[in-house]
Amino acid sequence: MGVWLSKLLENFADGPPARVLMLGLDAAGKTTILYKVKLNETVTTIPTIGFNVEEVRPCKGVSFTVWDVGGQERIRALWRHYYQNSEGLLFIVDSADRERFAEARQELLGVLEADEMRRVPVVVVANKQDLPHAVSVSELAGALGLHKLTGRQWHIQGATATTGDGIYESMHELSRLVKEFRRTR
Ligand code: G3D
Ligand code: MG
Repeated sequence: MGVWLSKLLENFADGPPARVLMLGLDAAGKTTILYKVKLNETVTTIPTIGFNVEEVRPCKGVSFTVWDVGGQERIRALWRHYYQNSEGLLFIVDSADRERFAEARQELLGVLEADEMRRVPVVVVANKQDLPHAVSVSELAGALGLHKLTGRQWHIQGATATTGDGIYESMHELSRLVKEFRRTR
């Protein structure tokens, strides 16, 4: 998977590196995914501004900025800084954590309503599909209300970050949507 993924990421977008946000509730699997895509890069964590932000630039084609959403009202204003100029959102959900689907939905909608996020495409990763109580991709799409999103492209992909299943597909779809976003901006 490594070589394929690196080739894909290098072709992520023509021109400057695509700026991608990766968000989700804590324990959704973001850091695990980051380590799958980072190849040989070191993940940089910047804890000094009140919340942990991970940044990685696995190759020239793309840069990822990652943090947990939810809970911390106090620091929400800081997120805006990271919204600016983003061209794609990867939103990671634990498909077995039904108790928090409503919270995940609320956080996703909260991020998407920011001015800076207008029209930015979203790939939702329905992670932890290996767990016995994981819901299906279509059930999660319903729980998150994805079909009600308007004015932007979205896609949902089932995945198991620990084995890497579905990660290539998620990145492939995201790169397609980022290119489309750039083309029509
Ligand atoms: P976060 O960065 O979104 O907070 P992490 O989430 O990547 O730290 O993952 C949280 C926990 O979920 C980790 O377990 C990680 O191994 C596990 N996890 C991530 N993806 C999957 C998956 O696809 N399937 C399963 N079964 N577990 C997954 P620990 O035990 O290290 O806290
Ligand atoms: Mg993490």
